[in-house]
Amino acid sequence: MSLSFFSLVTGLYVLHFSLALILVNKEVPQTRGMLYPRESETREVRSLDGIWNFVRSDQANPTQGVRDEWYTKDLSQSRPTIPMPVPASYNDITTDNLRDHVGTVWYDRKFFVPRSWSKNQRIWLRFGSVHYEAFVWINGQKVVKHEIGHLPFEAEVTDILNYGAENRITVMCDNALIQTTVPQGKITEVPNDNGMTIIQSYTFDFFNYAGIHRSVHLYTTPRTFIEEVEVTTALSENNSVGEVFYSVSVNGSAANEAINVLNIQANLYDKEGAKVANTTSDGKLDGCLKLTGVKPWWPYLMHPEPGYLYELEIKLLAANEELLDVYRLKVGLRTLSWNKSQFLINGKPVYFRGFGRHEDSDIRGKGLDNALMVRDFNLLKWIGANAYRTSHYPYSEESMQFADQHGIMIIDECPSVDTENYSQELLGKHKSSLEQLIHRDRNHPSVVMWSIANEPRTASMNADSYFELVANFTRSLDKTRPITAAIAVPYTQDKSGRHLDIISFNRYNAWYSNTGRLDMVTQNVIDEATAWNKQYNKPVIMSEYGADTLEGLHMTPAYVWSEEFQEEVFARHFKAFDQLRKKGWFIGEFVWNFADFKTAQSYTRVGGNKKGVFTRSRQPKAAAHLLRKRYFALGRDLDQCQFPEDLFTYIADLIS
Ligand code: GCB
Repeated sequence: MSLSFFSLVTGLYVLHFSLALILVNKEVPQTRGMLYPRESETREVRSLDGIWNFVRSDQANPTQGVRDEWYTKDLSQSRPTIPMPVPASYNDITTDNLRDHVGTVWYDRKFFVPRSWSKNQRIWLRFGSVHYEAFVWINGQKVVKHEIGHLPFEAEVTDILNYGAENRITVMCDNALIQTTVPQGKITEVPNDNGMTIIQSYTFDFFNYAGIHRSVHLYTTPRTFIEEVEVTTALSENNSVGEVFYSVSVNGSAANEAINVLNIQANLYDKEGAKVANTTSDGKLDGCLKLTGVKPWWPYLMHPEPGYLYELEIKLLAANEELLDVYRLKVGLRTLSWNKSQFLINGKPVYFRGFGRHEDSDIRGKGLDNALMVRDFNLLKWIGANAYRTSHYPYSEESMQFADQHGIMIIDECPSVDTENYSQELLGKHKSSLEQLIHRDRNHPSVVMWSIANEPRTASMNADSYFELVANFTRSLDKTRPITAAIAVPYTQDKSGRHLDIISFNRYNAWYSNTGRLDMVTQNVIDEATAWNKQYNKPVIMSEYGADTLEGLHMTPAYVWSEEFQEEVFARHFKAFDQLRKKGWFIGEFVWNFADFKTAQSYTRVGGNKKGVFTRSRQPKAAAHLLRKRYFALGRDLDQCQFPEDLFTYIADLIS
């Protein structure tokens, strides 16, 4: 072997090893507390939503406000402020280009804390979510910092507040995404007409809306209080006997001897308010409530009474029976199980018929909007869907509660989209996003699966060990739900599927591949789904398919972007799905997307992504009526549901 050949081989070998990243499974910070703020006889909740004051930093000087300590006085004393609604994304509120601002922005407002709130209790400040990173001060004192959007965070502020007086809250929010944030992005400095400017880029296909996206609350707890409640359920005897296992954590040192021993009294009430089970623990903080004649939690259209919820009342008692704290939450009794070909709820196989969605609307962006949420659920039920994926980040807690009530199953996705350039730091944040998500959503009966990423770049060499660590971490936090990821790389290249329980794949036949070729959909879908199943021997879901459609554009024969084309693309997929269903391991179909949504500017997007079955203002395109007929037909075929009266338009009396 010549020396030059030897050094070439050595060089390649070294290169190979320098590309293979050694990832270490480090601990991630554990979330504490953060129960959804609810009033009770021991707790008060106050909203800080409303119009706040707002300032954007200079893009070239994002840390100026911190250096100049803008949080020590009213923002208006440092800069002219503008009014900004909370909750809402700030991007689409103004008429100047706040939309594309990169870096930090500031919010503040004043609020009163009543005299009746004293230091005999604790006061908590809680944010439903701020995207992407938040720094919070009260009366000039730093109280909390949080990274990763779409997830709640809180801090105790008891000792910082002025009681019976005015207080000021200041928030600095940073929307910058880099290679070690979740999701990832890039910031680059580029020349423009005024010299140099900063631009934010990202590969994911939705607008990086930012700001205080969900509600801000102050709430009180007693000094010794219920900090955590974790609930799991079991069903037996043909789903007629139920068990609710609860585990409570208490925070607070005993101020007097009497509360050194704590007991939990747990009461379970049915929908009519009748008490159906109760226990009192003896010095323990966990227990089990057993009941007969259970009404299990069933998905929409799988049962005449879907989304049945009980109320669990947790009372924290001192040894002398003094009532210290009360917290109530809704509980649905259901079981989940899965194997190599099926996913079952209460022992019955599930076929998912649903959507990928976005929290997105005109003007408020990703801001919590109850009107929009209720409209969306009405449309989901109108169309006969039984599930959606929270693509591509955790949705509001209010919508999770709504899904519980309406029996809509949720594949709950963490904010990792297009995951790439794997690194130790990214792994830590990715795991943290899952830890926060699972901690927040573990008690929701509607959550039936965790999605650990959307379209991660799983063909790359480091994806194998990265996703092994992410999946194992997720399993260590919750063994009661299966794990999936929406994969887009070809099955021949994927390195993540073996770490998942259920394979989900995204594919745009006749759109991104073979554009316009309606004759190249059905067989491709069958072949690809079959190949995924063969490769991993696991249940398979098609988690995305669809076509951009401009409402009102009609063309026959069908042509890309027309309403006819979207309908045809759907119909060709339906044909594939029906053949796949017969194979026994194909368990669901999710259209991309529920509604049109905003994206970054691009020549492939006309005002955003138009793959919605509904417009951005939540009106149906033609394909919505077609999909509705299919989803109800599946519901009747698989789950014996009734057809709505208006499902088919009268055309002629065909019976006589
Ligand atoms: C995908 C992504 C989704 C996009 C969609 C599209 O595969 O998961 O975020 O919006 O394709 O329409 O391009």
